[in-house]
Parts: sequence; structure tokens; C-alpha cells
Amino acid sequence: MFEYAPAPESRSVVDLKPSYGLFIDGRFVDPTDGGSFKSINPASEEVLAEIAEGGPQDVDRAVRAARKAYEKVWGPMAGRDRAKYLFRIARIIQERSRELAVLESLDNGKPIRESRDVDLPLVAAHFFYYAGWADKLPHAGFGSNPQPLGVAAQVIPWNFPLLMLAWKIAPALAAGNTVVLKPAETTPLTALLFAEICQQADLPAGVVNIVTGAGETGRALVEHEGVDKVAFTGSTDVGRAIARAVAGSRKKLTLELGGKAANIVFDDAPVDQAVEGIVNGIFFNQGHVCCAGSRLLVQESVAEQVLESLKRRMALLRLGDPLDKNTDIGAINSAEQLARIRELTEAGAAEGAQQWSPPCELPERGFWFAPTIFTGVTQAHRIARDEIFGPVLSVLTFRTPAEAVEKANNTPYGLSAGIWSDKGSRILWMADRLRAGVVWANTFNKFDPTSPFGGYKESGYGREGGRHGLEAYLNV
Ligand code: TXE
Repeated sequence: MFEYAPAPESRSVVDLKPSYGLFIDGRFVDPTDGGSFKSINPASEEVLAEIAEGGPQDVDRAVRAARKAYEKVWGPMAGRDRAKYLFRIARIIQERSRELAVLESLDNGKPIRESRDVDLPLVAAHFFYYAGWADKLPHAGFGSNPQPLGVAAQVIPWNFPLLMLAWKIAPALAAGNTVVLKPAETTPLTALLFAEICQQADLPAGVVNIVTGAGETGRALVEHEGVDKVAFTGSTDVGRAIARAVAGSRKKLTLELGGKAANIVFDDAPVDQAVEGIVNGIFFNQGHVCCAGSRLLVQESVAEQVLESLKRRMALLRLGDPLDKNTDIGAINSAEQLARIRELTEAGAAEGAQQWSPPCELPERGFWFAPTIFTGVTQAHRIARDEIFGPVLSVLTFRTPAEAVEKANNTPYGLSAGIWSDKGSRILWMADRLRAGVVWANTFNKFDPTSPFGGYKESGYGREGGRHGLEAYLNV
């Protein structure tokens, strides 16, 4: 039986303070009205730290600091000098990556193997990549004199706290903007450590400001009149509210919202490889992934074989202590998210789909959900339509490529899709027809700073990453 036992050596690399202020104008400051909330470890429910709750006056202070830094320092600065700061930040992230990875796993619940080997390398890569752009903007096909937008308000979610910060901050700074970023209320700690890294890099005061708080803080930020650009990653409902709030203003907006990706397995796919891809597609990061392969579409003739093999593989997944290097599945990020997953899986069972999980004892404390698959799912089931954002896979079958396309596209979302097939021509035929911002072939959940990422339909608009991600922070 698994028992939750924190791994003290790993934890000791993190120097947690009992409380954290807001990071405004280069310094940590107290919130104006003194409010605070707790950030907890979802694997143990222990309180990690007390976090300042930013109110409208704090947001105002942060936006003013960002404006001043934009006008006086960062906007006029030569691209090659901005690049030096970004390279310096990237190197410090690499040097402190162990500390950042442990803190990310403590605050978020994700396995240390993922924060160490996936999140942190990608975070550093993003800063390196956009640092390389900063001195090349006038010669990169954006027109002769591309200009930054000004002050960017950035609101991010809890599933990849530091990576989402990197996706937002690196291109914004490279293009010459300054930022006010609000991390998610359940995972503020790595953003605050990033603020310390900005100090360590001697980044000029006000270029990066971090205002912690819940949705109300985010709302005050995106509605602030001093903001020129809003970038949001989170739920489709909040994305809609933000689009309404900025409508008609001068603010430019990019939204990266939910998904319900199809991972499509054809009968000519190598089964073992496809099964690894299915597991990675839905169980990576506990399924808290906007582009997770949460719908498996498997060709009818191989469905039984694929499912048998998938179940055998799932039985080998190790769920438990996120700081244990052997853990595959960590904790669910919050009690609220666990309740959402439970509500949808209960609906799946009530609507007649068959639920299966490998034998798996869940720790008593903390928030946990066993890896789960549902078979006998139809398009009408809620588990086939709604984003579950947990380790839960809905399995559907198809007979022809055309039927696979029809089912894959039958969703209001359009963030990603995966195709498993030995036939190149079939992959290209499918990729042309899938309405998704990213289509992976014989792989899944692969990210790279050079590639644009973003959605079709209700998964949002705008792209992050690559040249497109930079353009979202420029007037060209
Ligand atoms: O998201 P919210 P939640 C989906 C996923 C999940 C569901 C709910 O399906 O189950 O959303 O998650 C801030 N103005 N995704 O409730 O509320 C909030 O403080 C401005 C998919 O956590 O959208 C946080 O910083 N900001 C997604 C951020 O928005 C507001 C990742 C995201 O929180 C705000 C996360 C407001 N009115 C959840 N209200 C993805 N695309 O990856 C809240 N916030």
C-alpha cells in the first residue's frame, strides 16, 4: 500500500518563506488592504506559505510601475540590451532549476520527474529563444519599425505555473513591453521565486510585476485602463468574460482556453508506441493539460487489442508523492478541481459508460484521482464533450478516416489532435481536415519554443511560441 512520505532531501533545496508580498516596481511590498490567502501542497494539504491578496489599488500601483518602466527604460532600450537581460534570466533559471522544479511540484502536485525534465527545460528554452529575437526585430519581416504594445496584463492558470509564465513574459519583454502578471491562486510560489530571479538579474524595476490574488485580482488587472494588451490562459468561461470586458477598448487580446483533443489510433499504428502516446496524452500532468488527448478515437478493428494493452500499461503507473522520482501521477491541484473531475466522472457512469481504473490505493491526505478510462462512450455523453482536466480518458471508436475526422471535429474546442498511423499520406490527409491548432503525428504533448501554439474555435485565438508569439506583442 502506498503511504505519503515527503522526501526531505528534495524539499530542503527550497527556501520557503512563511509569507510573500506583491512584487511591484522591483520590490516585494505589502498589499494595500493587508489581505492574504494560503498556498497549500495538494499532496499533503500542508500550508506552504501565506500569500498577499492584491486589490484594485495594488493592481493600479503595478500598472503604473509597468508604464513608467516602459516609457523611461524598457521601451527605449536597444534590443541587444534587452537580450542581455533575457539571456541572464534564462541562465539563472538553469542554475536554479532544481529549486524551481521542487517548488513547482510542492505547489502544484505534479511529479518531480515532469517538473525537472519537462517544465524547467522548456521554461529556460523559452527565455533563450526569445532573448535571441530581441535584437533582430527590425530585420525579421515585421516591417521596418515594429513597436511594442506597451503594458501587458497577463493572467495564467495553475497547470504549468512557471511554463505559462515563460510563454507570457519572455516574448512580451523581448518585444519591448513591460508586464503585470497574475499567477493562479493555487500556484503562486514559482512566480514569486521568478520575481526574485528578476532582482538577481538586475532587471530594471517595474519591467516585471507580479500581483498575486484570485479571480477578482485578475479582473481588476484586465479591466485596468492603463493596460495595452491582455493575454489570458484559463477556462473558456473566464476567457469569454475577459473578451467582453476588453471589447471596444484599445487593448489587444490573446486567449488560450480549454480543449477536448482527439488522439486517433489507426489499425496500422504500432500498438506499443500508440499506447505510450495515449498514456502520455492523458496522464501527463494528471491530465491538467489544455491540449490533453482526452478522447481516444480508436479504429474498431484494433480497439480490443489497444484497450487490453492500454489497461496493462495503466496498471504499471505509479501514483503518489510528487517529490518521489519514480512517481508517474501526482496530486490533483486543488479540492475544487477534484470535485469537478468527480462530478464529470459520476455523470459518465450515470449516462451509461463503463468506468475502469487499475487497482490503486489513494493516499488519505491530499487530493487524488486514479487514472481512469471510460469505454462505451458516445458523442452525446458529457464525458465526450466537456473538458474534464483530470486523468480521465473517454474512448470512442471509428471505422473510416472520414468518420474519425467527423468525430474528432465534433467539439466546440480545437486546440490539438494526435494521429497514430504508419501511413504518411493518411497522416497528411487527416492533418488537413482536423480543426485544431496543433496536430501531432505519432507523438503527443510535444512542445517547442519555436512552434506556435494556440486554438481554433472556442479554444481561443492568437498564438504563443515562435515568431507568431512575438507578433502578438508588437504593432507591425
Ligand atoms: O480556471 P479559471 P479554473 C479549465 C479546466 C478547469 C476549468 C476551471 O477545464 O477544470 O478551466 O479551472 C483567473 N478575470 N482550465 O477555475 O477560473 C484565475 O485567478 C480575470 C483550462 O482554475 O479560468 C486564474 O489565474 N482573471 C486551462 C486564471 O484566471 C480571472 C487552464 C485561470 O482560472 C477571472 C486552467 C476573471 N474574471 C483551467 N476569473 C487551460 N487552457 O490550460 C478567474 N481568473
